[in-house]
Amino acid sequence: MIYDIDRETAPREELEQLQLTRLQALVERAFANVGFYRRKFEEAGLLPGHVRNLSDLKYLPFTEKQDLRNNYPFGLFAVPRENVVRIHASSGTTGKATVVGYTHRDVRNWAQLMARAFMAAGVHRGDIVHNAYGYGLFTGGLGAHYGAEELGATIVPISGGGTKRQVMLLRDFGATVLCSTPSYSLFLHEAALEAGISISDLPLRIGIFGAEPWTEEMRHDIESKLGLTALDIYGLSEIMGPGVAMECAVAQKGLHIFEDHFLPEIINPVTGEQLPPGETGELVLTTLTKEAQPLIRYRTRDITSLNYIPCRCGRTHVRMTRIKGRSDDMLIIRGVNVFPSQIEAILLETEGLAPHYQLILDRKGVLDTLEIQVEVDEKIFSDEVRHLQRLETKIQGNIKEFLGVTAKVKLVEPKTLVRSEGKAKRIIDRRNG
Ligand code: DLL
Repeated sequence: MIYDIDRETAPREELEQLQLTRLQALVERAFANVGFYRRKFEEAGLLPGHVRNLSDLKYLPFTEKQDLRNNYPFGLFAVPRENVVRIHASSGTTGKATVVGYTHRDVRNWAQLMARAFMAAGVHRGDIVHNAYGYGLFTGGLGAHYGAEELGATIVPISGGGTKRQVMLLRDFGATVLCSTPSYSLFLHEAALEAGISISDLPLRIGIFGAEPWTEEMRHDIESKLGLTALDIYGLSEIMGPGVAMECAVAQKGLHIFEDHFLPEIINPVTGEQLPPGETGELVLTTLTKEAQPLIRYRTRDITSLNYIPCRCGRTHVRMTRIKGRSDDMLIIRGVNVFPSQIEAILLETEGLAPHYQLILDRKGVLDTLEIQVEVDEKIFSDEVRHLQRLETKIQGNIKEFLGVTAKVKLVEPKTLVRSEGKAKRIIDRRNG
């Protein structure tokens, strides 16, 4: 089923016409109401009227995370502060938080987009949605909450944390849908087993997982352990929150970007030039309908590619491939570039390992070093030491062969790496300090 069938299946030309009209209105609004954009346009010698076609997008200036920080907290609002009914923020480990505001209509659009996302996953009225995304300034909790209500499903606003209790309520309420980070779903699975419960025996059907990078291998692992269909949801607070793009259950092959609200581009992250469809690069998003805080050509730093081939599900909206990682998370080990997700794929394909790992970066002299700590499963752990050593050598060999990176692999006991209740922390960087 499709939530907004006219919009989601509109022919490409009709969709592009709508995008152009909305883009032109957006540029007018930003120019008239946001000092930051007016200055940027003036510096580039541009006026809103210069946007005549969608292809003119490439002449518009980018917006970066730093621009949000420089205008902290409310400097990018395009409406009077009184018209803002909701604030979210992402904490960020360094520097100031990035703040986002929403008008009443923005909140409503968001709820509808999340309802679309749920429906694309196969969720409907009557489902019980266990929402373990954190409530608060993080957009995950409230984003999913309003979407599930909009759809008419029953929402359980459990938020993150209190894992034992989560397991009990999952079972007692008979949830059919789980919303969480992919890593947290595995933590729930472990906690359930400890309580003598197998999640795969519960009525849970669908997992809506996002907010952190994960791989196909991780999907298979989650699906087989939890006995559900695991789907990928993407979003970022600067643009809205969850519900910017959603994988459909029909094809499970790429995430539909809700193109009537967000205009995507892929650029070369170094030169800033637009790349042709199908090429991998940095995702850039323009908000077409946001009132409170519209963003023009926002550089997400997320690495993906766009697929315009029509999807089996009937939606015409472009699909992005699973996010490979963030350009700022790309590791450069002795000159070789590698994303944590590539390492994850290799680890999860290896028999005997658990899907819990950490990458530790350090520096020896002038060279960066990488140590991969990964848990073994219970069966392997009781094996002889030399078996474990052989396994370490094998993984090290695979990493070298497939990724060209020399890494030290350290197998650790089951359940020794820290579990996260939200986004997993995969990288520990000891290089500066
Ligand atoms: O993580 C919003 C969200 C909540 C998305 C719940 C999905 C589910 P931020 O905290 O602002 O917002 O972080 C956004 O997280 O730029 C990506 O790097 C990463 N990210 C989000 N979804 C995915 C995904 C929320 N499905 C940043 N795959 C983004 C990979 C993701 N990375």
